[in-house]
Amino acid sequence: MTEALHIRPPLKLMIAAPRGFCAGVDRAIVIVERAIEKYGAPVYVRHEIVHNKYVVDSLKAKGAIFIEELEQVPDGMPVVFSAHGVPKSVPAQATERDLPFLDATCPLVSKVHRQAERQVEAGRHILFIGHKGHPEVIGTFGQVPEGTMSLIETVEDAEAFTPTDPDNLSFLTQTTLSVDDTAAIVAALHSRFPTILAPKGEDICYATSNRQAAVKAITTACDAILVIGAPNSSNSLRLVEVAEREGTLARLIQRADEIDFDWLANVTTLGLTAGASAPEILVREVVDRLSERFTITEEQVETATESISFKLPRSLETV
Ligand code: 0CG
Ligand code: SF4
Repeated sequence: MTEALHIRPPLKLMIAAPRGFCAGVDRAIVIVERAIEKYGAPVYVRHEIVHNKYVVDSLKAKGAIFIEELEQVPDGMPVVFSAHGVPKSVPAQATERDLPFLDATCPLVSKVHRQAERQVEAGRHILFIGHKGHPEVIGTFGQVPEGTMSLIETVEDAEAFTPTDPDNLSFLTQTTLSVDDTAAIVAALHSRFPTILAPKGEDICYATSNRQAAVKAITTACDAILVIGAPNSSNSLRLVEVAEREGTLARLIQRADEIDFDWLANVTTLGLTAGASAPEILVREVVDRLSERFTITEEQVETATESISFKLPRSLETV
């Protein structure tokens, strides 16, 4: 091999902060771990506890069994509900079957659930801004009687919606949406329905908006951005979109082995971030893999600090 082949070209890495785990993800993972300590393995988990294969595989190794429907849980076995939330029918069915269950729904998702209930009690029809089929959306729709909530995915949906009573509407949103897209949908709703009731505070969570602002802050300085996250992770997908909207190439990868070095051929400054369900160990794995090919300089760009943490369910506090 000639000497030239050993030369690793320079690559500047701009690493966004905040990135990676949020308080709801931290809590959900600890709930599964403590449940395994409390009940012994196996503990069943309904849906991926958070949308990340590395996290799911790590918990499988500790004794978690992941299933999609409660019917798959054998009688008498403990089950944890994922951070994304579940329809009311799920805990109801678990209670009916006498299954010991723990709810790892993020408290910020539960807050939206409670608002939905209150709006329906007040007789309002809810427009729910979110992505069809996402488990959080299914969970939130499952808090209220059928027909009391309608899904709005786009500005076009907001413009086309025909309410029975235009003066008796409210809206709520999924927690992991694009801040900018949601603002456009909300503006369309406000202009069509001036009396529509907005949620108390922002439904898009602090982690989602902080990670979007952090990636925005590095886009202009970067030739391309890698987002570490899963293809079914809503908040991670939104980070790719935010970068692309700013005119910067961006890709979602789950692990270092998905790095496309051809794609990086003309990149001299690369941005790096991670979705709320992607552990920091995967960020380090990506940096390590890049340093096999490039001479790396790292810069952290911090746009906010986060200090939020959530309490565990009482039954697990002493485990
Ligand atoms: O971003 P979504 O809602 O798809 O979930 P993910 O598991 O990726 O992250 C946080 C949670 C819950
Ligand atoms: Fe909770 Fe937001 Fe994290 Fe989802 S992304 S688990 S809503 S803090």
